[in-house]
Amino acid sequence: MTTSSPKYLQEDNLSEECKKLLSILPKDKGWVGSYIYNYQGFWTPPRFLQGVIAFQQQFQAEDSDIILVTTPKSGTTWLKSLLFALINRVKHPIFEPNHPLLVNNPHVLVPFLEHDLYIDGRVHDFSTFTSPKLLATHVPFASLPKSVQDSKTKLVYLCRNPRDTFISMWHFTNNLLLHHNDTNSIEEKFDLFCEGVSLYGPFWNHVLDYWKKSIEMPTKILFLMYEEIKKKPKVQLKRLAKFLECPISTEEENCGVVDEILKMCSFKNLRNLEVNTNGRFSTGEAYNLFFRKGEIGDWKNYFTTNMSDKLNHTIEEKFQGSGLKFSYV
Ligand code: PAP
Repeated sequence: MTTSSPKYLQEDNLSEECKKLLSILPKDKGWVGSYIYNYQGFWTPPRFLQGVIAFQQQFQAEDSDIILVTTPKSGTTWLKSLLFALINRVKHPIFEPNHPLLVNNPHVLVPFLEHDLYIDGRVHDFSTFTSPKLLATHVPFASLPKSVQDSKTKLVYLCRNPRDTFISMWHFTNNLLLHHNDTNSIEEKFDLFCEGVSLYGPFWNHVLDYWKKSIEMPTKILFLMYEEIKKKPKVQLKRLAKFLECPISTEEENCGVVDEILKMCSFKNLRNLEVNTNGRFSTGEAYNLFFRKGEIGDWKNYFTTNMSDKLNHTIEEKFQGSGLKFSYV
């Protein structure tokens, strides 16, 4: 990795075991760092790969755990905030003036396993976590630790239409590169995305695997889509609460709890909070990179007809017969 790589992808702390593995894994051009590697069928940069392996080797799931799984750039930050507000609504009433979501970025309250808790050779101790633990990952189903797959741990899955996902990923990685006087061409990254070479991609494998598993195991995996939450937020929030066995009572609804959670976690509210406007991760990336437009259909401002045709073709081919349909508007 070049010295100009964004800090959060630097490889200074890679173990010998990880370096050895990297030397034999298939690689392709990275979106941010020099290379992205194919491990167990999905693509990830070296620093995250080490985190994934530690997560796989060390994490022991408990039945009460709740893990948010997302395809990158599908609205992870938003769902982290919704989950936190929902699960903690007794401990932290949503009307509380010092609610944790008002002073913390959602990624701090619901940490990533491979990007945060197990990053850079950290051995994580969960003794300080209260139950249920709220955690997050981008790892595909087949690569989750056995204890996550086999326990009663609940998985909340979120995806988003591939066009907006791609545009969001392209902007995000470009913003990271901006500070290093570099940029990604949309054409080049689009071709990589269509070939399946994107963070935790191929996109369609990630989505389809969780989609199928959610049908097989409806009490273990809840499959959500960004566009559905945008269009019917109350319905989807109540669906989420029911799945997590903390349904919203009529009394709560009458008191405005649902409306207040949605308001607190809205793009406008979160983006304008001081913590998210000026705060940063310890590696230096600004929290505001996670709040760009927050809309359905921004792809229309970037896609050519050729791009739409190409992605349509791939998506139709991959999702044919699955029963899964994306919404683009
Ligand atoms: P991650 O998977 O890398 O953690 P993620 O949070 O999924 O990132 O990506 C941010 C996207 O979610 C951005 O989409 P955009 O680029 O198309 O704008 C961001 O704007 C959007 N987002 C963040 N918070 C919210 C929110 N509260 N409501 C709706 N969209 C949001």
